[in-house]
Amino acid sequence: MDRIILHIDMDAFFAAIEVLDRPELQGKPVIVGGTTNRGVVSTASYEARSFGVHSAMPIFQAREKCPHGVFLPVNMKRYKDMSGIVMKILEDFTPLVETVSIDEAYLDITGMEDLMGTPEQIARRIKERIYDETRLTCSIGIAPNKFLAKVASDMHKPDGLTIITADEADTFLAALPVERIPGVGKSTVETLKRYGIKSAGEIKTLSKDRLLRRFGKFGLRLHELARGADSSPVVPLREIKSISAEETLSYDTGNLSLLSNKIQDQADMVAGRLRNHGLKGKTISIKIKFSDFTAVTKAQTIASATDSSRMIFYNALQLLADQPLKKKVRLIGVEVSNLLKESEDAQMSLFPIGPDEERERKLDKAIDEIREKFGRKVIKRGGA
Ligand code: TTP
Ligand code: MG
Repeated sequence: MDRIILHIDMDAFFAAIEVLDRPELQGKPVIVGGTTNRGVVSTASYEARSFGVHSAMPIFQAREKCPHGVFLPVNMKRYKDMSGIVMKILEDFTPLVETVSIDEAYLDITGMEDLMGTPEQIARRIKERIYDETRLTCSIGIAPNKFLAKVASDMHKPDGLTIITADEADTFLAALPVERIPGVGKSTVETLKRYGIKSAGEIKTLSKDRLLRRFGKFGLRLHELARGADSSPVVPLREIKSISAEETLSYDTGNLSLLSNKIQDQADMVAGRLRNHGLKGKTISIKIKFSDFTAVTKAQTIASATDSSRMIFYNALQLLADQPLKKKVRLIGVEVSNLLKESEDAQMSLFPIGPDEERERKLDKAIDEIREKFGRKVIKRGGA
């Protein structure tokens, strides 16, 4: 299955925060990095960039280029606090958030579309929430891997939203200057230019062997990036404690077969995300919020950790069946916690063979039995 990766990068981050805190600076060339001439520019507002000012430029040079610019010192604590707010918003969407710098993160939203909308809708929601809560804009790239997502987020800054599909990758890379490839520094650019290569796509004309000989291991990466390939996973810095999916229903309901369908979709999604990250979980819970906004969470812990859609569905369904529903349901969700890495799962390594048919068959039967109890045949079947 193709992954769906988002790259989020705040626009002119330090400068945007300064403007936020001093609205009179709106529309002015703002340069953050210090007020003395000894330092370098941390960042510049887009207005200042139009004068040629950019990050890492010596301040004295920025003053030459933009004499009427507003030069401000770095207030790192303020930026860090703001970064924390942004990252927390991202984690509300998925725990699979990899923070790569103070204003930049990757999200893996694979498998979330069914519940949360298209990747574009999810990205718009993220932009909206960030803006609502911080009054700052960001740019988002959506692509099948981290490299292309980063390229995409950079394409329509500020306040951009760009999608690069696998099919479009070649076109984008043909136009991407090699210096925009993450990890490519001055000397690599020089070498590539000597080979007559200016765009990322043109790297394809060099053989894998030649790239390896010339650039070592990084050459192999260039070989892949030139083809728009990047298998590196989104690695959350914080340990993932649980994976969940929940949905506020479009109307309150007491219809068990509908709720069971929701739980099945959510179990599929949670299982998919567990598998994506090589995780399995032992505790399965459901969360129900009723029409009067009261809520319950019911959990059960199973003997061996699982990443199977049906196992999660079965346990969640059991919890639902045991839960008296006196009021209509407004929100329903499934969560798997008590996680362990596949590599830590002793049982896994003892029996590393494929699906256990007997177990699957029993599970199917058990699921059918609970569904019987719901009094209605539920149409949707299948799963992972
Ligand atoms: P960037 O995301 O590279 O830049 P930016 O957010 O200011 O602008 P853009 O709209 O192009 O994304 O970096 C994020 C912040 O990190 C930036 O606001 C300031 C800081 N920074 C430095 O302090 N020094 C640097 O050389 C760079 C590149 C960034
Ligand atoms: Mg930025």
